[in-house]
Amino acid sequence: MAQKSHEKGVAGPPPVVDEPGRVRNVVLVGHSGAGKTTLVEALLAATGAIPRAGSVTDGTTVGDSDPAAVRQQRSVALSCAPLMHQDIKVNLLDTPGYADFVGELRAGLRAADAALFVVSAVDGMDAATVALWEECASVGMPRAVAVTRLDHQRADFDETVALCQRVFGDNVLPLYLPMLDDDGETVAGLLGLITQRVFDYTGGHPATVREPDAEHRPAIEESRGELLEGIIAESEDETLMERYLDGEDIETDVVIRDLEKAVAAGHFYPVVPVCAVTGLGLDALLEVLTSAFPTPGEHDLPHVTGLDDAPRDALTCDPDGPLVAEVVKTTIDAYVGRVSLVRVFSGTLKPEVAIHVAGHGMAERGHADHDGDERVTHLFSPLGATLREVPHCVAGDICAITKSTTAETGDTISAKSDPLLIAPWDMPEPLLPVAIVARTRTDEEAMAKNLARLVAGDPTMRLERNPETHQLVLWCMGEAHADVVLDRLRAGGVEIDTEPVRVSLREAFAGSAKGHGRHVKQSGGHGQYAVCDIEVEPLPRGTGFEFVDKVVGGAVPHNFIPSVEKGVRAQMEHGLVAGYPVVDVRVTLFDGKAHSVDSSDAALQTAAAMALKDAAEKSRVSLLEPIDLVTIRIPDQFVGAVMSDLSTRRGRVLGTDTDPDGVERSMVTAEVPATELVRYAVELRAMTSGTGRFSREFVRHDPMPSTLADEVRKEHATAR
Ligand SMILES: Nc1nc2c(ncn2[C@@H]2O[C@H](COP(=O)(O)OP(=O)(O)OP(=O)(O)O)[C@@H](O)[C@H]2O)c(=O)[nH]1
Ligand SMILES: [Mg+2]
Repeated sequence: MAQKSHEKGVAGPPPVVDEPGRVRNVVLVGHSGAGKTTLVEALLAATGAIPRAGSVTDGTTVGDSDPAAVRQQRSVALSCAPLMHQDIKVNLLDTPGYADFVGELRAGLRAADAALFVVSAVDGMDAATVALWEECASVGMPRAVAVTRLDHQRADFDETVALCQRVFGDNVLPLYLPMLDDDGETVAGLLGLITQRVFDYTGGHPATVREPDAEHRPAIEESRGELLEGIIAESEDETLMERYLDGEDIETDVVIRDLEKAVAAGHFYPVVPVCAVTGLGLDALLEVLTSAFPTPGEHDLPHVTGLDDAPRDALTCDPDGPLVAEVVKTTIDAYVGRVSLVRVFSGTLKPEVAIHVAGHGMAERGHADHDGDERVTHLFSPLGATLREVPHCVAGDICAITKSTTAETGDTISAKSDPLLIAPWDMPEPLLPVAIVARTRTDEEAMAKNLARLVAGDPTMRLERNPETHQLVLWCMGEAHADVVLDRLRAGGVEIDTEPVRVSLREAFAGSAKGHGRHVKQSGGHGQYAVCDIEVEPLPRGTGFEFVDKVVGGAVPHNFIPSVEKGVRAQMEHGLVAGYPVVDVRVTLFDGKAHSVDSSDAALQTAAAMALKDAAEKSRVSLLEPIDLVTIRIPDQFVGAVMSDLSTRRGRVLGTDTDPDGVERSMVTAEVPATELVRYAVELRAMTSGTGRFSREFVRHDPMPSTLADEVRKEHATAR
């Protein structure tokens, strides 16, 4: 919930900068529970952006302001908080580590120029973090590692660094080592490997700096050698390595300069030990974020086109260039209205200037293409949910705008006079369906309003109104995401229930049969006389419906034949045994009775429907279920488990291959009945420790096994 700045513990006015060189955009990523939100809190407090650090358990952090985050005790949304350190504004983008919220992580990555991998010294790492590292590597994103929770008694810094080196690869090297207290357990300070100084935190943050004791020297020597070699190997000055190997002492300034260059270029990944609780390592980390991480100007910018998709000049991070900004995230606040987090790529965003808001390319997500001109009256600096007004936002910086009438996540903002477009980033596909119903008519109206807000803000949720099952289905990323989505839908006391998701089946005749329908009402008078005799024959799968008129001698007058077809079609829509549409059938009208005065269109329709029902009773109607082609991508070790699980889902494996998109990953393709896939998003994740992904697409309808079909029929009969 957005707040005015005086309502929360905010220290002073918001930081404002005038040039991209003074901005760093850093996204914090890593395992859920690694300590990202807690670290952001500690960094904000250490730099005076907030008077004191809040806590995740109390629900008092800047980042986790959403009630769902407080309830789930983890971040559920992207949050942005700026701090100033030595004249540099660092926008910290805190992301949720839990897999359901990967859409928020994607948005954070888009807005950032460098990534801080937060790794807990207690819990290690998950496969998703490793995959993310590889992804950052493929686009050359500069990275650093913060090893957190050093105050924990099971914390093991060396082991954690070794793990990072194993899974992340070369050039992951610590700049500092933890220094233990006299008890040999508590981390009391850091040993600086480049400066060869001790940073003593026994008196709290900031540290006192002193010369190392004799006992620290061997550890420093050993790790320093490795670090210097790593940095010098990346240096553009090729003579440096020779000098170093000849035993020359390389000046600290030179080492630091080369370190900063290698980090900014995405070739070297410093590791910094930190503890959010004691403040240990925070200054060291701030140094890396401000001095080594790149400015927005060093980052490749998204490709830009005109609204007609015609290519335009490549963007540069120039405050005087054409305005191009992107809506990284939109939330709709009950009090403030629409709040959009905006990353400016080029130009300068100013209040009271006409802007163009364009959203294209997300139509299949339920976001219709939209273009509109608006005037933003105020710009804000976001500190989590707290908004503080700022006079402008230069290229490279991040701000928030409010009350835009159209801005949705992924939209491009440009000047009204020169509208431009950048394609939105890839958004993950939601695969867990949740069917909802509002309790009352009033709830329904209020829910519609909340739904519109949700759709505008969260591109990882897809809304489906299924015309066949008549269900309102929210496609979510997982259960925790569904929890957040339902929470937002229930905002303002709207009462909403969930119900089992129905899969749209089909009905089909299993054999031929004749059917007789007689609609005769003596007392009804005019127009109540009609008799139909039909024959139904099953047609091959996918053929659809055929109607044949074989009436001879005008038993059913010509003008009533269309009424018969209409009646048959209407009954087919309603279904015969379980309420699902009837498909693949030929209906032949071969006899009947009608009278030009006593018959009517309606009477013929009714008789035709009765005839179809009669045929259904004489033949057998089978149920068809949708079959999906499922592509599952998993690490090799899970192939066996996934295949045997597929067989319990009545799946037919079509093939197993190496996954072209991943190392040591397999790709299994199978045909699986859709009824068995309703909770697959949750179950595949559980089966593969969160590493499995899948996609699905409908291929055809196949007959349902008779035992299952009987259950569906029974359910339908009792529901009536
Ligand atoms: N003792 C101690 N506890 C910590 C430290 N860092 C985090 N914690 C605790 O660990 C838990 C998880 O920390 P969070 O900051 O919420 O972790 P996160 O990485 O933001 O997790 P997600 O939001 O789920 O991705 C919280 O209860 C924190 O209080 C630390 O340095 N020391
Ligand atoms: Mg968090």
